[in-house]
Amino acid sequence: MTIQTVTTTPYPDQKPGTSGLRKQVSVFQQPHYLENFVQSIFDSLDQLDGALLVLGGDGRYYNRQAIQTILKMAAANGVGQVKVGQGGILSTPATSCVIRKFQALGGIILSASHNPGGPQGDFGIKYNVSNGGPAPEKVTEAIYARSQRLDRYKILEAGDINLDKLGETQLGSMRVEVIDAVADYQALMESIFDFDRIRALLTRPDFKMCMDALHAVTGPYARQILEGTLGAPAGTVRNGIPLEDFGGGHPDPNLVYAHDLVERMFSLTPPDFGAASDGDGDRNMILGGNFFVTPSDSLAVLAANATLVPGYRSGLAGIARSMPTSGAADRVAAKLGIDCYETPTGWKFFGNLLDAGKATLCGEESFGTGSNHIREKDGLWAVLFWLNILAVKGQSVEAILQDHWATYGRNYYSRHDYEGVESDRAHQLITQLRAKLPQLPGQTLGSMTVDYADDFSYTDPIDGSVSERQGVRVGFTDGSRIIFRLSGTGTQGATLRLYLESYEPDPHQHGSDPQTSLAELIEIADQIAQIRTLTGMEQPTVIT
Ligand code: VG1
Ligand code: CO
Repeated sequence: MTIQTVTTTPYPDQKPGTSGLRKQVSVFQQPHYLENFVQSIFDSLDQLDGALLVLGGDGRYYNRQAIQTILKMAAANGVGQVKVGQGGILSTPATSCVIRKFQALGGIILSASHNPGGPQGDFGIKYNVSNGGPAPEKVTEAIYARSQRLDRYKILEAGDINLDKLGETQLGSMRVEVIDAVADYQALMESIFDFDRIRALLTRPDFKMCMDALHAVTGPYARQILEGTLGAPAGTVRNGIPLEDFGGGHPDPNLVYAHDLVERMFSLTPPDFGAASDGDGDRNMILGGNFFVTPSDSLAVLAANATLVPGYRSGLAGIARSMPTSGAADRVAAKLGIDCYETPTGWKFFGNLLDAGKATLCGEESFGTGSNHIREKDGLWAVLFWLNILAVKGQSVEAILQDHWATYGRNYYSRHDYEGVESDRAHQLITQLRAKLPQLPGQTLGSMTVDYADDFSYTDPIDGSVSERQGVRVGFTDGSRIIFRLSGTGTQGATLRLYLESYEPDPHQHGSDPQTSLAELIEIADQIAQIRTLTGMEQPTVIT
């Protein structure tokens, strides 16, 4: 087998966003596009020679071809061994788990997460470092810089590896081990949760659960763990077989895209507990019968009840949440007497806090929750956490939330997404908004007074690195907030995200629809940012 050195020229657009490089499949299918980015990763790593890497993806279209290419490139670049998930499948949390368990140098995850798949859909590639977490900004910047000067890549001339058969093969001087995609992850879950108690709950005749894997990567994990090990009835996991195009759906677990599940959960005879996860298995949505748990509240509930779970029995070191996530978790942290950290959007910002032992639980409003057990958000982990709490408390999801709000108050919360906005318009909106910020404090808008208005800047408390322009925030004297950000994961046009939050301490006022409670803030947001005028859209495309 010979190593080929192929001449290439840079692509200008290989800059990773919030979570890796994400593009339409057709972009990845351009000659050398994938190879260029993979070589840029390899060239940016010290200690690649002889190293162990982990490789897998969410099973979307182009996953298998990309894996074969990456394996041959890894072999040509001196990698010692690659552990690859069977069938090319590894969820994002499972990859993080395997990197940590076997002390790999890092891992490559092929996924565009919640973006649709298929030949007309999106593809993506993320690099995770040796702690199991997403590459921090200094690494993604180095990869991008390298991609802009790349003039060759290396690849082994060899046949394809059989990805479906477990076991070891040799590829040039590199070992390839096809591993069971679920086993290591399942062992980790068993070490954290009370499986006996959860089994008792899931096998009770009067308890019904429904998990929608949306034809994405969580299917095999959920089926094996929930139905196989924990005894949930067959059929508990729906859409459990990963498909290259996710069955034509949008593998995003929210009230809009997980509509089948939502219909079942908001019916006359709903199951007691409902959950869904996204393309690569790191997101989760939690539902009770006729009840939706916002991700921000979910984080707060997990934190408040963490000691009911064996893996967190000794308590939490701290909590971290992304800036746009509601302050519900802050109230729990305050009561527990632990620190609560506020980071920019994207899981990579939690890595240092977790490594330093400053935070145990982390969460984002975008249906992401996780802990120090790995360095990614983890959808099925959140589902098991909820099941463990339900099993111990013996209450319904709704009752748990009502009690939680009665204790801590309720943070009304909603996110409005304006998708497919023309890029120039979206940037104009943010630029005009930034220019207005200095005049806003002290102004009265509607019945509210602006307390502060700024563009969020984060200084990492561990390594001192600074990340600027992470979202425009307007805070009011009553604690309400409006946040504006442009998405860093889209592939067409721009997506404006508007985050709205207000706090209600009075238990008699906890039963409202968030869109009603937040109506004035929604109006003020439009007034400040001219959203309708500048986007040309009367309504958001997605409300969560
Ligand atoms: C979105 C979410 C963010 C999340 C990111 C990756 O980013 O808002 O909270 O970390 O997706 O999640 P953005 O830049 O589009 O707002 V995933 O499940 O795609 O790995
Ligand atoms: Co995801």
